[in-house]
Amino acid sequence: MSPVRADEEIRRLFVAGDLPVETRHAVEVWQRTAFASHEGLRLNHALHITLAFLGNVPQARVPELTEALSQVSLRPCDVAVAEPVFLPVRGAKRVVVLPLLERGGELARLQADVACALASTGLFEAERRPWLPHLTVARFRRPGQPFSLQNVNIPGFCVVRVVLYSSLLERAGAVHTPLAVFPAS
Ligand code: 3AM
Repeated sequence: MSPVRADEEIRRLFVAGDLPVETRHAVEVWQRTAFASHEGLRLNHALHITLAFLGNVPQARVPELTEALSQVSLRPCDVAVAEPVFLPVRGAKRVVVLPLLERGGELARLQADVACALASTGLFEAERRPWLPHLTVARFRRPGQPFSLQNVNIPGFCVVRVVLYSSLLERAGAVHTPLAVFPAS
């Protein structure tokens, strides 16, 4: 990866699959009840399926990324929402996620294709650990212990678009701004 110059404008970037509005609402309803009495957690309302986290990238190179992403063949992906899991698996927990399950492996293929397209720009290196499709629904304010959570009953949904997001870290949490949208067809 090329070094970043001190005078370059930098963006913190990631690529994610978006949720249909009904799914977003269903997750929010579940979050409100499930975490009502857990003040040690911050609910995540910026719900998305992270496909690739790029981190800091010079603004001037964003067009290369959008060009690379536009070459990916995007097919709609059907997924089901599984019961909540506390991560990391070992040790004190930092997040609560809803894993996503799929039958045909389309979403996993989409993630691999997105990662490959991004890697071709030299601005992204794929993570070694296997990708876990999930929605992060809450973050521990301080690493903590798991607790029992209400079952989820959120209908399956279809991922129909991929978005290149810029993430600005603010005191109240990250603010995500879509820079480019890639609809599935
Ligand atoms: O919504 P989730 O949690 O799946 O956890 C961050 C979030 O994904 C992840 O990128 C998404 C947008 O912020 N993220 C943040 N820093 C990361 C890093 N250093 C990271 N993923 C991998 N490595």
